[in-house]
Amino acid sequence: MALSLVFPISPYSTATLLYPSSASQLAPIHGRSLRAIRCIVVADGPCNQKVIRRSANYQPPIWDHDYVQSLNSKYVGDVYEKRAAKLKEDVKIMLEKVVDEDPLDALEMIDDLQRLGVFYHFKDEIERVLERIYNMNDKYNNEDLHATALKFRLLRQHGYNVPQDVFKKFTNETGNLRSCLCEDTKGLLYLYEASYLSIDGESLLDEARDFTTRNLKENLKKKDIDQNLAMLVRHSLELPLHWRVQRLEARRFIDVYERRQDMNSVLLELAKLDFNMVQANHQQEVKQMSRWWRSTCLGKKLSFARDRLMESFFWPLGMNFEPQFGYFRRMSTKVCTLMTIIDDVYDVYGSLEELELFTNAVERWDISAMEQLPDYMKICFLALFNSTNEMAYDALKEQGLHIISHLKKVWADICKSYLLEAKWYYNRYTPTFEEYMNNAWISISAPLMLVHAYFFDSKSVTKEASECLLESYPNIIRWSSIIFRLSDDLGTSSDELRRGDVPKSIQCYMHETGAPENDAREHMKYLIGETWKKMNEDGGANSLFTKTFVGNAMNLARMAQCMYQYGDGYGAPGNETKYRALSLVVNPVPLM
Ligand code: 0FV
Ligand code: MN
Ligand code: MN
Ligand code: MN
Ligand code: MN
Repeated sequence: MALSLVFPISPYSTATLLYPSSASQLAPIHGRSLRAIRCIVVADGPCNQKVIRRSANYQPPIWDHDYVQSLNSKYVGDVYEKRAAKLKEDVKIMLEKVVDEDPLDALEMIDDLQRLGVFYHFKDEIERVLERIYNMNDKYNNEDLHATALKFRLLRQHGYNVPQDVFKKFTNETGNLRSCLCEDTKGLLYLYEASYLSIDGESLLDEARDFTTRNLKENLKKKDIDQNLAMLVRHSLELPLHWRVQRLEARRFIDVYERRQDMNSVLLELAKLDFNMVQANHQQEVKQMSRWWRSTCLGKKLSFARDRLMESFFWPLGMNFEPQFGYFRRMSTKVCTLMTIIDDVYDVYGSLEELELFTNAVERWDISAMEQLPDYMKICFLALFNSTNEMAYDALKEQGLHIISHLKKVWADICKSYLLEAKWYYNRYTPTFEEYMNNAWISISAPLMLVHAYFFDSKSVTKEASECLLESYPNIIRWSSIIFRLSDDLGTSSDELRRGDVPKSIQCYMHETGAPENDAREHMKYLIGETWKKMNEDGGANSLFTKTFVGNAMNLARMAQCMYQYGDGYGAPGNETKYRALSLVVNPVPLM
């Protein structure tokens, strides 16, 4: 079976969207008993012909507007600010001291600060400590597996060029990891986490990932394993730390840390207090966006589409939770809600003729193009037009930046990619996997989200980078998009095919290679892993973009892996999504 199909991961062309050029290319789809239309609505289309409309039967929103408005936090004001400031000072002193005494303890402390979600208060201090440790004479030689792996992971994460060879001392004559390491569960766990910072071609780290995964699973079966450690291992095996959403991790890790014998009560108190104070900001942001969303009436007027305000806020929250990025979160929430309904217009509701008109209107970015649109599209278009222009106005007013050409280009790109998918659908065409991916990495909306995000952080904007963004999407955006797309397809394509939609990555791959669904799914997971290696490489040093932007791109991929971990957490949010929103946005961490 041709499962070795090499996925051409780099040469996606951005400018040319592939249209099937002749009717003969529009081959019928084999073995798909689709077009199962759940609900048929016959309505007047343009030129008064009847249009058959599908329905996705999306569930109504779980988060009612009045409930969102009732969110409230007591963690605002001077008393908390002062206490937090004092704790931050104490942590800085501790960090300074510990690095003199024992570099390994300093690394542990940095790891804890990151996991507890308070690292952002100590960015400069952490950089200084890591710089010092990096420049210390090579002490790797007498460090154990846990220490070596921790140091490797933290230094790589912060852009230091540490070779995989630091793990060579744990290999035998044949170059394989020594079997005596199997007993050291903590060491294995740290090596496992470190192996996810690998780039293409690092075979020792590939082996380390296989070796640790296998042996950690084995060790979990042992009766005498420490139960706290076992819990950490299970969590890591589910998804490694490097792929996890920081803010969700922080909320969970606060509980883990509290139970730890050697926990530091200053760190713990700061983590809890800071979580709650930052949450108070997030609540204000989501409340404001809920009022905006309600004022657009889009949820009511477009009842066929997903109404997902809270879930839309969740994406930017996962991308960057730091308090100073409130504007980014609010505006990205708008982009998310608008993108979601427009995706439903293309995937579910619109006729091909209407979709051509809408695409044309967005490409022209011109009010007069609105006239030919059916009413439901008029309201959609004007909401998009006004919101986008308002964001561009902010940028002009605040930073003197003219960004409308960027914003309208990314909207035109995504609409063109949606339209191509609609054409494939109506022509019953199954693209090759490569042809599908060439388009689908745009239609997943990561380029749209990330180009907006780039301009929402005024500090990151440079002439060079913004010119580059107008020409083509840089690799860091592509890798994030591919991971997002493949994760989305893993979580949503079963429902999508049932309601009638284009074949997604899994189905294109099955169609092309004859692979059974399970193998196709495994292949997509493998590609996600390979794409992460590319992202690690391009997200490292010398990037044209700031750490904040690279972080946004990586975190968007992480959010996707999280959102679709147990199915469609966004379109069909269940208990998991609800629980996540409750623990991040609604409930404070109990202080005692
Ligand atoms: C698309 O869902 C959708 F709404 C997404 C990806 C969530 C919104 C998040 C961001 C803009 C960050 P769906 O599975 O319908 O997308 P496709 O492309 O498969 O139609
Ligand atoms: Mn150790
Ligand atoms: Mn869709
Ligand atoms: Mn779509
Ligand atoms: Mn999907």
